[in-house]
Amino acid sequence: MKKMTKKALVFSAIMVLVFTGTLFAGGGWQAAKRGAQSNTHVIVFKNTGNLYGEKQMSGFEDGISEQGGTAILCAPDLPTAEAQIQIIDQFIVQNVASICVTANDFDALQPVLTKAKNAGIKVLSLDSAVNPASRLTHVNQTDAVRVARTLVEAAYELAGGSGEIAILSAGSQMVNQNLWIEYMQKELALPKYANIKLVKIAYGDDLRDKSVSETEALLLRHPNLKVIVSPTTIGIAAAGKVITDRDLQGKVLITGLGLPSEMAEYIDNGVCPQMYLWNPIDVGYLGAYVATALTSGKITGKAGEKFSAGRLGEYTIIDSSDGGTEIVLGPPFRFDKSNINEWKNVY
Ligand code: RAM
Repeated sequence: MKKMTKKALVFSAIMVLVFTGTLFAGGGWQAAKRGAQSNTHVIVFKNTGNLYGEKQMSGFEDGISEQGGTAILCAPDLPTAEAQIQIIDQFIVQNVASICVTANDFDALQPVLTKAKNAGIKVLSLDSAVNPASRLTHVNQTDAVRVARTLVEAAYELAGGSGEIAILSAGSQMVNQNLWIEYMQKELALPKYANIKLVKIAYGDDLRDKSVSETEALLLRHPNLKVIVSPTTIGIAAAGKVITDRDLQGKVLITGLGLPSEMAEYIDNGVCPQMYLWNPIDVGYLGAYVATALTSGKITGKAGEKFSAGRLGEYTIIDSSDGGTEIVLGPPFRFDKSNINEWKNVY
């Protein structure tokens, strides 16, 4: 835990550096690293205060710096498309080599990202996609159908085959969560899940306090709730805290996508018997290699193109379900009491 706190502080310092280096009185922006633009790669996460985002950006930074480039890591305070548009606009002025965005909205970033592409900047999304017209390709952490199936199966198991479940998501416009939820609803329509009732999809906006109050509202309005499924690291940790603080262990169980470092305590105390995730550091690292392969012209973002992603090995771009292309990192891992201690200090 101590190690994580230290890392989080390092990240905040980077954020401050980027923002204080670029924000000037009167609202104008200036280049953070003038002269290095051609080898400067930007990653824009959904919002600050998310350890998952920090890990993902640290992986991006590793991947860029081991290739001799400069990485700029940033995120707005609030998870809105407007705030991301403002940030991206300023990096267009700085003429950076690439912009990699974890989107707060599928379509809303299209004008600003088109402007970036027209300025010769290579644009990609990662973790939460922008629409195909806005990007050259997308770095997908894992297969969405597989995530949905895994989470529904886990909820079914934890509910003992019947009863009420709820989903605690991130923002209502967040593309990755929406896609997983869409597939979860399709999965829940199967005869096997006829006795499982999804009573509510709540949105905590990937903000800690809002996720806590949404969990409390779920408990209040649905006294028979058996399982909360949260496909966001912020939501699942908030739900774990609420259930633990209220001594509801065993009455309401949680599962979803969580960071081992934030969830170890709730796996240990039985509130979250099992959860899933990929390695966010690797997602960022893969994003870095896609960004540099695009800027060097090794790839253009078309299906079938191959490239090498450093320590992760070879990848091939494939067609994605949204009509664009993507690169998939790999399958999610399951975390439970048997392996949480090995992973809680990693991410
Ligand atoms: C949150 C973010 C992120 C998502 C993870 C699972 O940290 O919403 O985009 O991939 O959860």
